[in-house]
Amino acid sequence: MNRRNFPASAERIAADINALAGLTEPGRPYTRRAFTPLHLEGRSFLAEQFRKAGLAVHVDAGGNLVGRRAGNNPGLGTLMLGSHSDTVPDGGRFDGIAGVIAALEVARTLTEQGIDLEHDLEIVDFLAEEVSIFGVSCIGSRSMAGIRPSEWLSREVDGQTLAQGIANAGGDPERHEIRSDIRVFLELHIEQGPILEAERLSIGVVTAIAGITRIEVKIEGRADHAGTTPMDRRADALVAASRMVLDIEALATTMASGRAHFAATVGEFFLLPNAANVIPSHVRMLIDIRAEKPEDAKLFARALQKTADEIGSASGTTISLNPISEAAAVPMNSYLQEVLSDIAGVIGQGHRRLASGAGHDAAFIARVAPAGMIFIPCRDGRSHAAEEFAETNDIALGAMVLLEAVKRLDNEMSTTTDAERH
Ligand code: HGY
Ligand code: MN
Ligand code: MN
Repeated sequence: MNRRNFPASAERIAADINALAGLTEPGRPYTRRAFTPLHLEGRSFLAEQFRKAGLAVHVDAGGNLVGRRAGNNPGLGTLMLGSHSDTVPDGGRFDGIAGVIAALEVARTLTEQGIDLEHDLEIVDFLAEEVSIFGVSCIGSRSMAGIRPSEWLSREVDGQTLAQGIANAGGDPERHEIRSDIRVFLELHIEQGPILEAERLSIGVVTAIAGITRIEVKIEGRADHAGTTPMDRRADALVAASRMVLDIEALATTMASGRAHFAATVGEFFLLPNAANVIPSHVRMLIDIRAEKPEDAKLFARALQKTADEIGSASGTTISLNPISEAAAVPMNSYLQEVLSDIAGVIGQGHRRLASGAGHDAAFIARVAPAGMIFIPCRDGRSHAAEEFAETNDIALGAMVLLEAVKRLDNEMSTTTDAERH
C-alpha cells in the first residue's frame, strides 16, 4: 500500500500533534505534566477533537479521557485504543501523544470509510502515564485495572493531593471503574530506542514490557564547615551518593550485557543544604530499574543493598533504601502479536518483534484485557528530550496497522465466540 493513498491523514495527525506541542510550559519544550492547568488545556483540545470525530466523550473514575463509538452489537464488548498525553519535564512531542492521535485517526478513518463495527470502540487518553509531580505513574491505567494503591491518594505537592488532582481531571478518586468489557487493547507508541531506525523498519511489534522498579535512596551524612573540617573526619552525603551512582552504573552495565533487557538510572537527585561552603548533609535520589526478567531486578536490588552497606560504613553515612513502586514485566498477548505482525507485513515497510524497555499503560490494561502494542521509529532513538522526533507518515502508517487490526479483530470476534486470544 503506497503511502500516498493512505486513508489515514498524515496532515491531520501533524496538525493535532503540533496543536498539543503548543501547550507547553514557556521556555521548557515540551513540558505538559499531568495535574497541571496545561494538561487540562491539552485534555480540552483532545475532547474537542474526539467530539469532532463523532465520539461520545467522558472522563472515567480513574481520570482517563474516553471517546466512545457505539458498535452494532454492543453486547460483544469494547475494542480499546489509547496512550497518554502528559509529558515528562523538558520531554518530547510524540511520547504517548502519537498513540492518542493515531487512535483518534483510526476513529476518524472508520467514519470516513463508512465502516460500522460490531464492537464498541473506545479511544483513551490515560491520566498521568509519566512519573508525575506526585512521584508515581500510570495513575489512570492502574485505576482502570483496579490496582492504583489507595495510599497514593494522600501524596501531596504544593498543597494539592493526588486525590484532588484526579478529581480536577474529572475523575472520582474514591473508586475505580474496573473494566471487564474490553476485548482487546492496542497501543501505538514511538519506540524511544534506536532499533527500528537502525534496521530501517517501520513497525515494531512489542513482545513484552519491561518491569519497572523504583527505589528511593536516602543518605544522611553530617553538615560541617567545608574549610575547617579535615578530609578524614567528614560524613559527606554527596561523596557517598556519588560512589553509589557509579556502582549502580557499573552493575547495570554488567547486567545489561546479558540477553534480556536491563537498565538502571538515577534520574532524580536532591542535595541539602546545597551550599558551596557546607559539607553535604543529606542526599535523596531515585533509582529507576528496568528488567525484562524479574529475577534480574531482584539480583540488582540485593547487590544494591550490599553496596549501600559498604559505602555507608566506609563514609560514616547512613544509607536507607525505600522501594517506591514495583511493576512486573508484562508479556503482550501472543495472538495479538501474530495479528499485528501479519498486518505490518502487508502494510508496513519491514517489521520485527522487540521488547519495550519503556513502561506503558498497556502494562496495566493487560491485567484486564488482551493487550498488544506497536512501535514506530523515532529519530536517533531519542525520547524524553525536546529532540524527540517521529515522522508523521510513520505515525499514519502505524495508525493504518491499528485500523486494519481493529477491523480484523472486530470481524473475527463477532463471528467466533472464543477465538484463541489469551
Ligand atoms: O518511563 C517510562 O518508561 C515511560 O516513558 N513512562
Ligand atoms: Mn515517557
Ligand atoms: Mn510514553
